[in-house]
Amino acid sequence: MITFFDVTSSIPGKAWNATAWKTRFSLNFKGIPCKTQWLEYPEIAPVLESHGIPPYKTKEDGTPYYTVPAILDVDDETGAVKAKLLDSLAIAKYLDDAYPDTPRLLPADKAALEEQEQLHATWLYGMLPTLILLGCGSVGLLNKESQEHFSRARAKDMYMYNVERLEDVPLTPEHRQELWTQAKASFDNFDALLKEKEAKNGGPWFTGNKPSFVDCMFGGYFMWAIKVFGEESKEWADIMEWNDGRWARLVERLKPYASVS
Ligand SMILES: N[C@@H](CCC(=O)N[C@@H](CS)C(=O)NCC(=O)O)C(=O)O
Repeated sequence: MITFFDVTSSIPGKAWNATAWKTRFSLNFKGIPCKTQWLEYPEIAPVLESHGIPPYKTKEDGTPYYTVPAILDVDDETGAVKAKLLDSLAIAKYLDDAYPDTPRLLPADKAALEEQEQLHATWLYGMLPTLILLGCGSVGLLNKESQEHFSRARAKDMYMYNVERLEDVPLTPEHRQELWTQAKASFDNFDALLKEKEAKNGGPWFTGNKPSFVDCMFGGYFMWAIKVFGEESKEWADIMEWNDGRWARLVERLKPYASVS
Protein backbone atom coordinates (compact mmCIF):
# COMPACT_ATOMS: atom_id res chain seq x y z
CA MET A 1 0.00 0.00 0.00
CA ILE A 2 1.16 3.50 -0.80
CA THR A 3 1.26 6.12 1.93
CA PHE A 4 0.76 9.51 0.34
CA PHE A 5 2.03 12.51 2.31
CA ASP A 6 -0.06 15.63 1.82
CA VAL A 7 -0.32 18.90 3.69
CA THR A 8 -3.48 19.35 5.73
CA SER A 9 -5.86 22.28 6.15
CA SER A 10 -8.90 23.36 8.11
CA ILE A 11 -11.39 22.88 5.25
CA PRO A 12 -13.73 19.87 4.89
CA GLY A 13 -11.92 17.05 3.12
CA LYS A 14 -8.58 18.72 3.93
CA ALA A 15 -7.06 18.43 0.42
CA TRP A 16 -6.18 21.82 -1.09
CA ASN A 17 -2.55 21.89 -2.15
CA ALA A 18 -2.04 22.16 -5.93
CA THR A 19 1.27 20.33 -5.94
CA ALA A 20 0.02 17.45 -3.86
CA TRP A 21 -3.11 17.21 -6.02
CA LYS A 22 -0.83 16.36 -8.99
CA THR A 23 0.05 13.13 -7.21
CA ARG A 24 -3.48 12.47 -5.98
CA PHE A 25 -4.72 12.75 -9.57
CA SER A 26 -1.79 10.59 -10.72
CA LEU A 27 -2.79 7.83 -8.28
CA ASN A 28 -6.50 8.18 -9.02
CA PHE A 29 -6.06 8.15 -12.83
CA LYS A 30 -4.13 4.93 -12.41
CA GLY A 31 -6.57 3.49 -9.89
CA ILE A 32 -3.79 2.78 -7.38
CA PRO A 33 -5.11 2.72 -3.79
CA CYS A 34 -3.31 4.77 -1.17
CA LYS A 35 -3.76 6.13 2.30
CA THR A 36 -3.10 9.79 2.97
CA GLN A 37 -0.95 10.88 5.85
CA TRP A 38 -1.81 14.50 6.58
CA LEU A 39 1.00 16.77 7.75
CA GLU A 40 1.20 20.31 9.07
CA TYR A 41 3.97 22.32 7.36
CA PRO A 42 6.44 22.12 10.27
CA GLU A 43 6.00 18.31 10.28
CA ILE A 44 6.97 17.81 6.63
CA ALA A 45 10.76 17.77 7.11
CA PRO A 46 10.97 15.64 10.30
CA VAL A 47 8.38 13.09 9.13
CA LEU A 48 9.82 12.62 5.63
CA GLU A 49 13.33 12.49 7.05
CA SER A 50 12.27 9.85 9.59
CA HIS A 51 11.17 7.65 6.66
CA GLY A 52 14.50 8.16 4.89
CA ILE A 53 12.88 9.99 1.97
CA PRO A 54 15.63 11.99 0.22
CA PRO A 55 15.02 15.77 0.21
CA TYR A 56 13.98 17.72 -2.88
CA LYS A 57 17.07 19.93 -2.75
CA THR A 58 19.42 21.78 -0.41
CA LYS A 59 18.32 25.23 0.74
CA GLU A 60 20.60 28.27 0.52
CA ASP A 61 21.41 27.90 4.22
CA GLY A 62 22.67 24.37 3.54
CA THR A 63 19.73 22.54 5.18
CA PRO A 64 17.70 19.93 3.25
CA TYR A 65 14.38 21.05 1.72
CA TYR A 66 11.59 18.50 2.09
CA THR A 67 8.37 18.95 0.14
CA VAL A 68 5.00 17.30 -0.42
CA PRO A 69 3.85 15.36 -2.32
CA ALA A 70 5.89 12.38 -1.14
CA ILE A 71 5.15 8.66 -1.11
CA LEU A 72 6.19 5.53 0.70
CA ASP A 73 5.35 2.32 -1.19
CA VAL A 74 5.34 -0.69 1.12
CA ASP A 75 4.77 -4.33 0.09
CA ASP A 76 1.67 -5.42 2.04
CA GLU A 77 2.84 -9.04 2.38
CA THR A 78 6.49 -8.64 3.32
CA GLY A 79 6.45 -5.13 4.78
CA ALA A 80 9.44 -4.29 2.56
CA VAL A 81 9.74 -0.68 1.44
CA LYS A 82 9.59 -0.71 -2.36
CA ALA A 83 10.07 3.03 -2.81
CA LYS A 84 10.35 6.25 -0.82
CA LEU A 85 10.46 9.45 -2.80
CA LEU A 86 9.13 12.97 -3.24
CA ASP A 87 8.46 15.30 -6.19
CA SER A 88 5.30 14.98 -8.27
CA LEU A 89 7.08 14.31 -11.56
CA ALA A 90 9.48 11.75 -10.06
CA ILE A 91 6.49 10.04 -8.40
CA ALA A 92 4.60 9.89 -11.73
CA LYS A 93 7.66 8.28 -13.36
CA TYR A 94 7.95 5.80 -10.50
CA LEU A 95 4.25 4.87 -10.73
CA ASP A 96 4.53 4.28 -14.49
CA ASP A 97 7.54 1.96 -13.93
CA ALA A 98 6.31 0.15 -10.84
CA TYR A 99 2.67 -0.31 -11.95
CA PRO A 100 3.00 -1.16 -15.66
CA ASP A 101 -0.54 -2.59 -15.87
CA THR A 102 -2.11 0.80 -15.07
CA PRO A 103 -2.67 3.66 -17.57
CA ARG A 104 0.60 5.55 -18.28
CA LEU A 105 0.94 9.13 -17.03
CA LEU A 106 3.99 10.04 -19.07
CA PRO A 107 4.55 9.32 -22.75
CA ALA A 108 7.16 6.71 -23.68
CA ASP A 109 8.17 8.87 -26.66
CA LYS A 110 11.18 11.07 -25.76
CA ALA A 111 10.02 14.29 -27.44
CA ALA A 112 6.51 13.99 -25.98
CA LEU A 113 7.99 13.32 -22.54
CA GLU A 114 10.24 16.38 -22.81
CA GLU A 115 7.25 18.48 -23.79
CA GLN A 116 5.45 17.51 -20.56
CA GLU A 117 8.59 18.01 -18.45
CA GLN A 118 9.17 21.42 -19.98
CA LEU A 119 5.59 22.55 -19.43
CA HIS A 120 5.70 21.27 -15.86
CA ALA A 121 8.89 23.23 -15.17
CA THR A 122 7.61 26.49 -16.64
CA TRP A 123 3.84 26.76 -16.54
CA LEU A 124 3.53 28.26 -13.07
CA TYR A 125 5.71 31.20 -14.14
CA GLY A 126 3.06 31.90 -16.74
CA MET A 127 0.43 31.85 -13.99
CA LEU A 128 2.26 34.22 -11.63
CA PRO A 129 -0.50 36.85 -11.23
CA THR A 130 -2.92 34.18 -10.05
CA LEU A 131 -0.28 32.58 -7.82
CA ILE A 132 0.02 35.80 -5.85
CA LEU A 133 -3.73 35.88 -5.20
CA LEU A 134 -3.94 32.15 -4.50
CA GLY A 135 -0.83 32.06 -2.32
CA CYS A 136 -2.04 34.95 -0.15
CA GLY A 137 -5.55 33.46 -0.01
CA SER A 138 -4.23 30.08 1.14
CA VAL A 139 -3.12 31.20 4.60
CA GLY A 140 -6.76 31.31 5.74
CA LEU A 141 -7.30 27.66 4.73
CA LEU A 142 -4.54 26.39 6.98
CA ASN A 143 -4.52 25.32 10.61
CA LYS A 144 -2.71 27.57 13.09
CA GLU A 145 0.23 25.09 13.19
CA SER A 146 0.94 25.70 9.49
CA GLN A 147 0.04 29.35 8.94
CA GLU A 148 3.26 31.00 10.09
CA HIS A 149 5.52 28.54 8.26
CA PHE A 150 3.55 28.85 5.02
CA SER A 151 3.22 32.62 5.23
CA ARG A 152 6.95 33.19 5.72
CA ALA A 153 8.08 30.53 3.23
CA ARG A 154 5.83 31.72 0.40
CA ALA A 155 6.56 35.41 1.11
CA LYS A 156 10.14 34.61 0.09
CA ASP A 157 8.79 33.37 -3.27
CA MET A 158 7.04 36.73 -3.71
CA TYR A 159 10.33 38.63 -3.61
CA MET A 160 8.92 41.47 -5.77
CA TYR A 161 6.94 42.69 -2.75
CA ASN A 162 9.89 42.41 -0.36
CA VAL A 163 7.72 41.34 2.58
CA GLU A 164 8.31 38.91 5.45
CA ARG A 165 4.81 37.44 5.53
CA LEU A 166 2.09 36.90 2.94
CA GLU A 167 -0.30 38.99 5.04
CA ASP A 168 1.95 42.00 4.23
CA VAL A 169 1.49 41.75 0.44
CA PRO A 170 -0.37 44.97 -0.37
CA LEU A 171 -3.44 43.46 -2.01
CA THR A 172 -5.51 46.61 -2.45
CA PRO A 173 -8.69 46.30 -4.54
CA GLU A 174 -6.85 48.10 -7.40
CA HIS A 175 -3.90 45.72 -7.25
CA ARG A 176 -6.22 42.71 -7.13
CA GLN A 177 -7.96 44.00 -10.24
CA GLU A 178 -4.63 44.53 -11.96
CA LEU A 179 -3.56 40.96 -11.13
CA TRP A 180 -6.90 39.62 -12.31
CA THR A 181 -6.56 41.38 -15.67
CA GLN A 182 -3.10 39.82 -16.00
CA ALA A 183 -4.56 36.46 -14.94
CA LYS A 184 -6.93 36.51 -17.91
CA ALA A 185 -3.93 36.97 -20.22
CA SER A 186 -2.21 33.94 -18.59
CA PHE A 187 -5.27 31.78 -19.17
CA ASP A 188 -5.47 32.99 -22.77
CA ASN A 189 -1.87 31.88 -23.37
CA PHE A 190 -2.56 28.38 -22.11
CA ASP A 191 -5.80 28.25 -24.03
CA ALA A 192 -3.87 28.98 -27.23
CA LEU A 193 -1.40 26.20 -26.45
CA LEU A 194 -4.17 23.71 -25.71
CA LYS A 195 -6.05 24.67 -28.88
CA GLU A 196 -2.94 23.84 -30.87
CA LYS A 197 -2.62 20.46 -29.15
CA GLU A 198 -6.30 19.69 -29.73
CA ALA A 199 -5.99 20.48 -33.41
CA LYS A 200 -3.29 17.79 -33.59
CA ASN A 201 -4.60 15.09 -31.24
CA GLY A 202 -8.34 15.71 -31.03
CA GLY A 203 -8.37 16.27 -27.22
CA PRO A 204 -10.03 16.56 -24.83
CA TRP A 205 -6.98 15.72 -22.62
CA PHE A 206 -3.48 17.09 -23.23
CA THR A 207 -2.32 14.08 -25.23
CA GLY A 208 -5.70 13.14 -26.72
CA ASN A 209 -8.30 10.76 -25.38
CA LYS A 210 -6.53 9.79 -22.12
CA PRO A 211 -5.36 11.86 -19.15
CA SER A 212 -1.63 12.28 -18.59
CA PHE A 213 0.68 13.99 -16.11
CA VAL A 214 0.08 17.49 -17.50
CA ASP A 215 -3.66 17.04 -16.92
CA CYS A 216 -2.85 16.18 -13.28
CA MET A 217 -0.86 19.40 -13.15
CA PHE A 218 -3.69 21.55 -14.53
CA GLY A 219 -6.11 19.65 -12.28
CA GLY A 220 -4.06 20.42 -9.17
CA TYR A 221 -4.14 24.10 -10.00
CA PHE A 222 -7.95 24.15 -10.37
CA MET A 223 -8.50 22.16 -7.16
CA TRP A 224 -6.43 24.78 -5.37
CA ALA A 225 -8.20 27.71 -7.03
CA ILE A 226 -11.69 26.45 -6.16
CA LYS A 227 -10.71 26.03 -2.50
CA VAL A 228 -9.10 29.47 -2.21
CA PHE A 229 -11.53 31.56 -4.28
CA GLY A 230 -14.63 29.52 -3.36
CA GLU A 231 -17.17 28.03 -5.76
CA GLU A 232 -19.49 31.04 -5.31
CA SER A 233 -16.80 33.66 -5.94
CA LYS A 234 -16.58 36.12 -8.81
CA GLU A 235 -13.08 34.79 -9.60
CA TRP A 236 -14.29 31.20 -9.96
CA ALA A 237 -17.25 32.33 -12.07
CA ASP A 238 -14.83 34.20 -14.34
CA ILE A 239 -12.52 31.19 -14.71
CA MET A 240 -15.46 28.91 -15.49
CA GLU A 241 -16.51 31.30 -18.25
CA TRP A 242 -13.11 32.16 -19.73
CA ASN A 243 -11.83 30.59 -22.93
CA ASP A 244 -15.27 29.35 -24.03
CA GLY A 245 -15.65 27.21 -20.93
CA ARG A 246 -12.43 25.24 -21.50
CA TRP A 247 -11.58 25.18 -17.77
CA ALA A 248 -15.15 24.38 -16.74
CA ARG A 249 -15.07 21.33 -19.03
CA LEU A 250 -11.70 20.28 -17.63
CA VAL A 251 -12.95 20.58 -14.03
CA GLU A 252 -15.98 18.45 -14.97
CA ARG A 253 -13.76 15.77 -16.60
CA LEU A 254 -11.56 15.64 -13.51
CA LYS A 255 -14.44 15.02 -11.08
CA PRO A 256 -14.36 11.18 -11.27
CA TYR A 257 -10.67 11.30 -10.28
CA ALA A 258 -10.97 13.76 -7.41
CA SER A 259 -11.63 11.37 -4.52
CA VAL A 260 -9.55 11.78 -1.36
CA SER A 261 -8.55 8.59 0.45
N1 LIG B 1 8.79 20.02 -7.44
C1 LIG B 1 8.08 19.68 -6.34
C2 LIG B 1 7.65 20.93 -5.59
C3 LIG B 1 6.87 20.59 -4.37
C4 LIG B 1 6.61 21.80 -3.48
O1 LIG B 1 7.09 22.90 -3.74
N2 LIG B 1 5.82 21.57 -2.42
C5 LIG B 1 5.50 22.60 -1.46
C6 LIG B 1 4.00 22.63 -1.37
S1 LIG B 1 3.43 24.19 -0.82
C7 LIG B 1 6.08 22.19 -0.10
O2 LIG B 1 5.93 21.07 0.32
N3 LIG B 1 6.74 23.11 0.59
C8 LIG B 1 7.32 22.83 1.88
C9 LIG B 1 7.70 24.07 2.61
O3 LIG B 1 7.41 25.17 2.13
O4 LIG B 1 8.28 23.92 3.68
C10 LIG B 1 6.90 18.84 -6.80
O5 LIG B 1 6.33 19.08 -7.89
O6 LIG B 1 6.56 17.89 -6.11
